[in-house]
Formats: sequence, structure tokens, C-alpha cells
Amino acid sequence: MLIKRASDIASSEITPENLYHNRREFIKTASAVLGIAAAGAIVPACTNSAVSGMTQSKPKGKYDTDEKPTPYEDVTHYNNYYEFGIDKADPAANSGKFKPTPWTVSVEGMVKKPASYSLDDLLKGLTPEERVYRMRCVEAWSMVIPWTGVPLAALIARLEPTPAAKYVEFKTIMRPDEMPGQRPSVFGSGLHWPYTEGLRMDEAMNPLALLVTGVYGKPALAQNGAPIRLVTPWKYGFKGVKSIVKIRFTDKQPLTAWNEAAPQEYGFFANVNPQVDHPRWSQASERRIGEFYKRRTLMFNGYADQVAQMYSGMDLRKSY
Ligand SMILES: Nc1nc2c(c(=O)[nH]1)N[C@H]1C(S)=C(S)[C@@H](COP(=O)(O)O)O[C@H]1N2
Ligand SMILES: [Mo]
Repeated sequence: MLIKRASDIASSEITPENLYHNRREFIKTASAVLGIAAAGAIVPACTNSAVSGMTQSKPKGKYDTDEKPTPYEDVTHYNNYYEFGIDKADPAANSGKFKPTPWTVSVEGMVKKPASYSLDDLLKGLTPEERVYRMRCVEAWSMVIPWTGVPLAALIARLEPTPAAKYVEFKTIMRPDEMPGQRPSVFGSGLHWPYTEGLRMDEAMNPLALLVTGVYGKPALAQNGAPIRLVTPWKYGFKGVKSIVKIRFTDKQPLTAWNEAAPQEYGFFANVNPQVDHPRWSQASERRIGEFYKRRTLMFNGYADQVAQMYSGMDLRKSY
């Protein structure tokens, strides 16, 4: 039964996490149907790896959500990446010319090791981790995505910002030849290129912040921000700047793409907050892509335990 269930899933969707979650799903269902309480009794692979073979179970990591991952097809075909167009299908459709290799990231500003690094050199020796995170877009939809990346904190520690550095700024690549959305057009998105984002230094050092290079156990595709993008799961998706070529340490709060375009609507912090509505719509609920009903949105996207203390004493209505 387990094998049959697994073979029903497109091979492109199979990852250790996915099999793990599917098996948990199966165990839950089987337990309910058979009235058996001890899941371990049905699927010995839970406790005995000899039987697990194809279903390498991966224990839930400290930062993983155990919610069901959004199908790979949606993760790679329902995207926001305005450099490739403003419709959700545009990034997959219009990114065919985009070349993620070779890739260079320039590290600048208040830092002891400023340089132009090849992506390999930038990440050399840092340990990649796989994490399943919730992602909440400001447009009131969400996904659960298995990412692979390195903790941003580990990279920052290696680059050694000076004590004066209070923020870190990121910029997306400028390549109008490969990114039709960056060419002048009357259908412009209102954003100024290159797309820019930033974090306060304590946010950047929070263990949840990841520099992502992979999705579902494979190298990230262009539409997800190849070859390297930011993911901060307690913030709205727009903080997750894609295809990063510049990392700059500074003592001033950076101007960010959406804050610059519409400051009344998008603030610097961009923390997921169901109590503070977008001026044009509520942020109290969200629709998980692939589902029909709405869920209640959680404070800090469900990561309050890990991040709330960074904002204690701040008025989150003003600092949105
Ligand atoms: N350079 C760049 N980065 C970007 C965007 C963009 O338009 N350009 N869109 C943001 C928004 S609004 C969201 S919700 C996430 C979507 O990431 P995903 O497509 O991998 O799910 O990317 C963010 N990063
Ligand atoms: Mo978004």
C-alpha cells in the first residue's frame, strides 16, 4: 500500500521530505481506519530502517513545519518574479533565456571581507540544510516549500561586518536581455530595478533566515530565484529577494523595492501580521495554493516563538 501510494506521485515530486510526509499521512489514515493507535506497529520502517529502503525517512528538523508541502508544479509555476512579468505564470514561461551560471556576488560596505565572490567561493565550506517552510505572500495566498540553503547567519559570520553595520541590503541582478520585465514598458510594474531588499542585522542573524539555492532537493529554477535567493519565512514573500548579485552592509535602513514603490502599503519590516491589514485588503486569512478554503493567518506566519522577541517594544502598526 505504501509502495503503491508512492508510485502515484510524479517522480519530480519525490524528495525525502515528501516521502516522509506522505508516509505520515498514510500512517494517520491507516491508524484511523484500522483503529490502531500505535503507528509503529503498522509501518516498522518508522523504527527499523532495514525495511525503509525507498522511503528513507527524514526526521523533522528543528525549523521544519510538518504541514504538507505544496506540489512542485505549483511551487515552480505560481510565482512572483516581476522581472519576468507580473502574472503568476510569467516567471516559468519567460525565464528560458536566464543563465544562472557562472554567478558572481559582490560583497560591499561595512565589512572586513568585501570582494567579488564566485557563488562557489561565497558558499564554500558552509553546510547546506533542507528546511520545509511556510511562505506567505502579501496577496493572501501561501505555500509550504522544501528549500535547500545555507543559514544567512553563517555567511555573515564569515564575511565579518564591522560593528558599525546595522543592516544588510541585497540586490537582484540587472539583465534586461534575459528579463523582459526590466525593459521599459507601458505595462511596467511600478518597481525600480534592480529589485532591492534589506534586513536589520539581528533579523539577518536569526537562524530562520536562509540563503536558498535549492527547491525540493534540486537546484532552484530561475522562477524561484536561481542561483541564490533569500527566504525569511516570518515575513511576507516580497522580502525573499531573488537571484542576488549584491550584498551590502550599511548603517542606514535600506530602501526596499516595494517600500519605494508604495510606502503606504509595504513597509521595511514586512512581518506577517494578521492584525495589520494591507490598506486595500485584509491580512487575517490566507489560501494555501492547492486548497479551496481559507486558513487563519498566524502571527509571524507561525514563527513567533523564534522571532517575536526581535520586535518587542516596537509598534507593529507603525513598523509594518
Ligand atoms: N527579484 C525579485 N524577487 C522577488 C520578487 C520579484 O518580483 N523580484 N517577488 C517577491 C514576492 S512578492 C514573492 S511572494 C516571492 C515569491 O517566491 P517564489 O516564487 O519562489 O514562491 O518572491 C519575492 N522575490
Ligand atoms: Mo509576494
